[in-house]
Amino acid sequence: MTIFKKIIDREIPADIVYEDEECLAFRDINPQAPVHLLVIPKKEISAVDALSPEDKTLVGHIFLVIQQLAKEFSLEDGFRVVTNNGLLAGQTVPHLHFHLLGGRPLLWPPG
Ligand code: DGP
Repeated sequence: MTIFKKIIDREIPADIVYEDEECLAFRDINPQAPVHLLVIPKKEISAVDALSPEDKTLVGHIFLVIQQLAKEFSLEDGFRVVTNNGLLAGQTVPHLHFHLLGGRPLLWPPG
């Protein structure tokens, strides 16, 4: 079981900013920007490469939640959505998650 499943199940605390039947959003424990949220499905999916066609609606829903959170956290000047997949990308938690980053200029290309 991953740490994110434990957050979903309220076994460990997190600063939860949004929840519905399908997903959860909370503040990253190691923020890289003034706003750094993680948006995750409640369904246990390890990464982008484990998605299946049945997850289409879920992923679309998560992006609409991200859009809503970006408005709520006043990120209208710009924000970034990042998902790391696998070792080389630096994925450390094997539960699909989307980083929502904003509140400062974000450089490109990323590291
Ligand atoms: P990634 O490198 O893409 O797998 O990002 C995982 C992120 O999860 C990383 O930015 C730190 C965050 N994180 C890890 N453990 C916890 C935790 O227990 N609570 C919270 N809020 N965030 C966590």
